Amino acid sequence: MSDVDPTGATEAEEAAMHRALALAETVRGTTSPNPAVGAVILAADGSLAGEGATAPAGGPHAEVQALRAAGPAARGGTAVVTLEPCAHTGRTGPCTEALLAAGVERVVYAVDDPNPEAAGGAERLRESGVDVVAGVEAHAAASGALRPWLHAVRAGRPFVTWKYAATLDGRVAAADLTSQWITGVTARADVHRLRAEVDAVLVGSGTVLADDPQLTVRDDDRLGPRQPLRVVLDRRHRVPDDARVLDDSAETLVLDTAAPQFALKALHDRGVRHVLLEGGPTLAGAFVEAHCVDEVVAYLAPTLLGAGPNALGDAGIGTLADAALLDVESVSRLGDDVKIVARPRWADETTTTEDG
Ligand code: AOF
Ligand code: ZN
Repeated sequence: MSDVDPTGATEAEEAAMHRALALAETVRGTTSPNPAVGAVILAADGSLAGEGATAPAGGPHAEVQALRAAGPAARGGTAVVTLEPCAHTGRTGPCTEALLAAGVERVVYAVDDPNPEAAGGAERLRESGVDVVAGVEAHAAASGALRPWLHAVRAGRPFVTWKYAATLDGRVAAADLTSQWITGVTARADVHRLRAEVDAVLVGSGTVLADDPQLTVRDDDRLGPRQPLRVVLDRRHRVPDDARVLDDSAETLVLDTAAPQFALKALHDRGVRHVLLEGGPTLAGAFVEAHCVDEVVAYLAPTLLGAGPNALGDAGIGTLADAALLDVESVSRLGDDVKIVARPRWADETTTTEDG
């Protein structure tokens, strides 16, 4: 085995990290307020001894799950984890101590833990004689399943994905306000997958009045009965009692505000780390104006309307020089529709400053 990574990880450890990243993906949307972490234990001879991913909050961390699966085979082995093992006692005990007790001699991880309460795991392990390698596949980990949580720890508010489905000319409804269905069945199934990965789905009262959406995950074969929290911003108390969003198929929170920062703070306090903003145009405009959008997911149908509301309402931008700039992360085809994932430039700023 040779060192293939500038960080000093072996090829087998690189492969194990890819597996750990995939394990973390399987628990996306189920761990908040905790991060979605994956872990793999390699035995002393380099073979796979155990794997694990973060259990729902209050349950065991990824390392502990993987150690349980590995049993005595962990002794003299290597732990490969997407996040620095925690050194604190929160709702569960410190993973550093569990790794030491199991006799693990080497720990390879991707991203440093930015949570001040839990950080310091690498140092603790090194002091105890464990060989520690940091930063392996750090970019893949930080832009994957850990991304919403990392953002929330650093910015002090949940990560916000703004999703919309529009015609090629950017309209979310026709002049008569009919809007079902702009995109096709494949794109709509993708939206349900997206909802299953977030902690909360957010809309304004205008969307409830116009579309009466239920905002639940219907394609629930992946996550079973789990539903994201439904949140409606209803400053003027316009949502009727018989709105579908208030039915008992999932929990719903109606907030008496239209202010993005206030709403996001309230959600953060409830343990929400990833919010899916689903409209409408007025609310999306307010979120863009406040730089409270961290990712844009657009589903564009190959149709034209020429009239009707646009996906984004007024965002306080009056001249081209002030246009919000985004970087496209991916473009894909879903049936006849096109999906674009883009990241506003200001999202990079929020992840490097502490004051949010
Ligand atoms: C996780 N899963 O796999 C890792 C975590 O309250 P606790 O004891 O569950 O601790 C939560 C903190 O532990 C979390 O904020 C993060 O800093 C650290 N690492 N958490 O839920 C894991 N490795
Ligand atoms: Zn831990």
